[in-house]
Parts: sequence; C-alpha cells; structure tokens
Amino acid sequence: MIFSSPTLRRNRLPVAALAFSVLLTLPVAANAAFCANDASRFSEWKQAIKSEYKGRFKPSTLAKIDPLKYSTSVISLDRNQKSFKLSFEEFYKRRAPGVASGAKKRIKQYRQYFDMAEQKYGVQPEIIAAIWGLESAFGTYKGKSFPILQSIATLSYDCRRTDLFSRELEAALEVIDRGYYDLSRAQGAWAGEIGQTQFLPSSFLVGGTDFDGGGIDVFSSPADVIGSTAKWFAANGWQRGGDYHEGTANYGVIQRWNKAGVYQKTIATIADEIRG
Ligand SMILES: [Ca+2]
Repeated sequence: MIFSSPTLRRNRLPVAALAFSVLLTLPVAANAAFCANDASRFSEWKQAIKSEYKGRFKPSTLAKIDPLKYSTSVISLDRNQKSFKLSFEEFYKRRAPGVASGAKKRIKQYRQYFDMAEQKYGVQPEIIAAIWGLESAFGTYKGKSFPILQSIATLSYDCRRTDLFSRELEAALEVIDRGYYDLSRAQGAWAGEIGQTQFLPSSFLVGGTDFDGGGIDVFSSPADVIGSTAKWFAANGWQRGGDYHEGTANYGVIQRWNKAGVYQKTIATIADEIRG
C-alpha cells in the first residue's frame, strides 16, 4: 500500500515534469518548505528552511533556527483571536479607554520627535500616538511575551497562514542578518511583533529609522518608535497632513497597517479625540 502514497509516486515523475510542477507552484508559497498542523515535522521543516536560505543569509543567522521549538501556545492563540471579531463598539470599549489622554501627554512630552516625524514624513502626531497607545499603551503594556523568531517560525510552519508568515520569516532572518536585533532572543506579542508599535519584521525593514542616535531601537526609544512608525506610513503612501477618515487615501494606509476594520475605525476615532 505504501507505494501508492502520492509522495512516492511524485518522486517517480520524470525530471522535466517535476520542474514544470515546481514552476507552477512557485507563486503560491513564499518558500519551498511544507506546512503541517502539529509539531511532528518541525525539525524536518527547520532543516528545509536552513537549506533554502543557505548562501542567502550568514551561517550565524541560520544557526538561530536550530534551537527553535514549535510553540503550541502561539498556535492556540492564533486559533482563538477573539478581539477582531468584536463589533466596533465592543472593540472600542475594550481597547480605547485612556489612549487619547495618554497620547496627548506623550505628544507634549516628545514634541520634538513628533515634530520631526511630521516634518520629515508628513504624518500627524495624533495618528502615530493613537497607534502607539493602542498597540502597547505607549510601551507600558507588559503582557505575556514570546521569543519573536520562534513565534514567526511556528506560524510559518503552520498551514493556516503559511504564505504571510513565510514572508515574515524571511524578513525576520533579514533583520537578524543585518544586525538589527537577535530575534531569537528578543520578545514580542505572540504573533512575532517587534517593538512598541508592533511591527511585523517586513514592516520593521520598511519603517525602522533612528531618530535619536545610537542605532534603531523600537523596543525602548520613544524617538525611534515615533520616527519608525511615521516612516512606515510615509512609505505606504500617506498623504502629507491629509484627511485620514473612512474613504480617504490615508485611511487606506491605516488599512494596510492593520487588516481589522474595527482597529482601523478605532485609530481614526482616537485620533479625532486627541485633536479634540
Ligand atoms: Ca535610536
């Protein structure tokens, strides 16, 4: 019976047919490794990833993959995302209290960096501050944290969102390779987000910028958090100082930042409250 397994039969295809099928499947997945819905093939998967990126990233970067473990807690959190299923009113009631007042305080406190961000990237302070407050209560939120690379590797191996997280895995390896952060040690929320405004690795590569010297530090420098978030918005088409309510081009940029409608509407609403 075992000889009728599709895997073994596929191995018997002539080389030309194999090449053709590889070409056909290339656009679907960001990398060639397989996915699975339990831990059973995770070691094998790690080896596949390492050979895929051999030569592309430094051996020291790829070595960070070896100790990674399949995270069952990340998987169960991914299967049970409840907050984005809430109505706008429920989401707002749960997440927005205190954000606008905290944001006003930060805008005063870090005026110089909000001004720099506005001049350089055209992004209004109330948008950056609303996101900063909603994502991490301005860096004060101390929830359960997870090693970033491990979360991303687990979600990339998992079949539910393989394509998205395979791209993020590649970006995470790039972040490590360029020497920004050792993401095998750095901690984030369960889906592998980086820093106080929760950049996915690919977004960090686009937005990361140094506003106060000493290198880019989106984990603990408010200046870099403000600058990098603004830079991401500018790079994604933010219209300098423009309207950001539903239906505008700038609202479209907020939609790219976070796919959840309740989140987008909450950002615009809090921004209005900040402006008063
Ligand atoms: Ca810095």
